[in-house]
Amino acid sequence: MNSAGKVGIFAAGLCVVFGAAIAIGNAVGPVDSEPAAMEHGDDEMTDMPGMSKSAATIPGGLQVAQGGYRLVLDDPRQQPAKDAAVTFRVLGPDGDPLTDYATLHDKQLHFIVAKRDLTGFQHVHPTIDEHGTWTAKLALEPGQWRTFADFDPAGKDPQLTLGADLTVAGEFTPEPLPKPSRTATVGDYTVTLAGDAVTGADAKLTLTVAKDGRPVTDLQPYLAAYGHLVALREGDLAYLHVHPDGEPGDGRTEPGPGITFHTAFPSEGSYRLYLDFKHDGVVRTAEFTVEAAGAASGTGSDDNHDDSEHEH
Ligand SMILES: [Cu+2]
Repeated sequence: MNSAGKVGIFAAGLCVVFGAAIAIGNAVGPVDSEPAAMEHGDDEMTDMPGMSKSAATIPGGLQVAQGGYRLVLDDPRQQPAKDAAVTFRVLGPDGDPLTDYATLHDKQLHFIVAKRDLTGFQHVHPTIDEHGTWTAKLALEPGQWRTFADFDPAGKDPQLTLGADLTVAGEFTPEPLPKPSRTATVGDYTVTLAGDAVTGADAKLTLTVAKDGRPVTDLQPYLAAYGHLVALREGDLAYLHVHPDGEPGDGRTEPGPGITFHTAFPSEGSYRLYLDFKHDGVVRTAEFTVEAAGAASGTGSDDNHDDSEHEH
């Protein structure tokens, strides 16, 4: 096989990992290639011979417009508010607000926001009106925020994640990124991370939930999974698609204590992971910092292991 062909196939594999939340979310073998998944990737870019893998697979969330779609916040300057109503539209290739969305993990659109220092994470599900205007309820503190709309235009183009800046007026002191840790505490729950954040390969991460020191074996389905994981890269807030390995009711996925995900880290560096899980009727978010390293150098000597408590 010539090298251009190899690049194409490798890039196709990355497309599967990055773009195909629907295909992968519903499939049993998460990152095994299936040709149908190609339609969810940036295939026109990956067809170009000699394109490096990083150029061929730009992570989501870095662009306000992509593939003919544009994310428009009605007011990208906001005042602090505990229950702000932020409205926005997704304009389609014809310039009109998109009103027709495919369902992705139980919802038509996932709206994720975080401050540029990776604090303030919120994952909400806005409501849409007949004109294609979405309304999201957010708790906004002063600072520079990034907003992400993760959606799939029904029956047409691939799933994509658009990102837009949102500024909230007021004094803001940025917080340093917490050190890498394999444990996070949220309320009475402790979540432990196993697996390595490797680049250039499928990264399998398992998050194990315990409450008061006992494994939780009755997690509740949330967004058609036992957990929903978002990863943002430090420095530019690249948004990674992360896919649950299995789903409630598939006959093999247990309701905890472990929840397994697959993703591809596009580069070395620090990432913040946000795990939403539901137990006793409440959705909680556990946060981790991980340091991604190359697959070849990341064997055995993972220094992410420390016992420090999650700072919050
Ligand atoms: Cu969501």
